Amino acid sequence: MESQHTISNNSSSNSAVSTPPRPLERGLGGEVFLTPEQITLWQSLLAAARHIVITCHRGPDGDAIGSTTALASWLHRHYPEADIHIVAPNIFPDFLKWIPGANEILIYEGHEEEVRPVVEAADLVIMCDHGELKRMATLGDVVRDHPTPRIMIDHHLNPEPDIADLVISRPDLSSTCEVLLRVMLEIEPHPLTPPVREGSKQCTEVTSGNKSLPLRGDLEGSEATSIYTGMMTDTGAFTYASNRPEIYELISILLSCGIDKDKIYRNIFFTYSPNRMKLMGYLLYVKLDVWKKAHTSIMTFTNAERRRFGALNGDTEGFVNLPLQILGMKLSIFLREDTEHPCIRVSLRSVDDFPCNEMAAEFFGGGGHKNAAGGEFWGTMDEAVALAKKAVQKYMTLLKAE
Ligand SMILES: [Mn+2]
Repeated sequence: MESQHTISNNSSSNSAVSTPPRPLERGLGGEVFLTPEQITLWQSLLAAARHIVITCHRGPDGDAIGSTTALASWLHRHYPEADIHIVAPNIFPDFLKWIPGANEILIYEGHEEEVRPVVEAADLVIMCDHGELKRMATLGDVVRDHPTPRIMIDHHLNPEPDIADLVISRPDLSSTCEVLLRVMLEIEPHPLTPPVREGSKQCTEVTSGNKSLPLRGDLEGSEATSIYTGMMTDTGAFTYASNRPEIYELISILLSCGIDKDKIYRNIFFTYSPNRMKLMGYLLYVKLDVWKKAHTSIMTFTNAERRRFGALNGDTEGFVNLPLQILGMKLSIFLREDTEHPCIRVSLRSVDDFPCNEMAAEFFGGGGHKNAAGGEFWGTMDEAVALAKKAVQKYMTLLKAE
């Protein structure tokens, strides 16, 4: 597709900023987030759309559900004449179901006959939290075959070229929800965001197509809740990839919209079933293997264990982060047998500068971010562990360094 308007900071890092402190000149980094051309394109694509489909990646997480629900609600307010659907490639875990608007999300896998016509009726597709159609699996094929303008709002590295008319890709930001919030604020400034353009005044109206809408200067509380959820989950509750001061300015804006961040935290993190708690204890006690010299740990989880503990989909979510609490640990590897295919799902988490995405790409056909990446291995668990050992061997110099 022509007219790519990519804003992308090609830094491969979205993690801790260790540069010297810098003054907060004009709020939100003083950065002009969208170019005037991008704003115009955004507005013309949306003004022309009557059937908007918002998508996310397979295995939706908090950022995927947060960004799609916030965007759907926001668009609904701005373009009330358009019908708007969120379509997720497959189901998402229960601990995300409370997110405002999540109950309206259509699930493609298992409902192909009903949902495909919705996608095929779209005259605009907005891809949230994924930069590649293949991350939607079979839903991606439907979208690929359906010629329609597309917008991408994302923060993953290396977006697929030429799949969207408007690409808003910011791998340097914590989450798609953060990217989306910046887009919303640019189009509809909030009283707490100072004007970012030299000489610009706080605008008082926003143009949508050929009509002007009054400036609300406020997000709906439910949209703010969705956005905060995605920012929080993609940063491990602001414990990684979250050192930029702008993040806290944005949180302050979200708080001013009335979110209850303490409750959001509990809704996401204090949701263990007794089985999940016991499974976590078992994995840490029995299955955790620490390779001390390499500052690396590995944990494996088989389908036999899944049955034994009555574990549900999503019950191992976040377990890969736990070994990083061990003093000096740099890399955590979690391998689990897939429930549908004869393959092993690989999750990698690291601290500081260790590049999980590079290891995932090189050894497990995957990718992701520097401190959080994933991939897969087609073979047995033993072979996957052997390959993980090889991978650690390859990166030993980096891992060994104090
Ligand atoms: Mn994300």
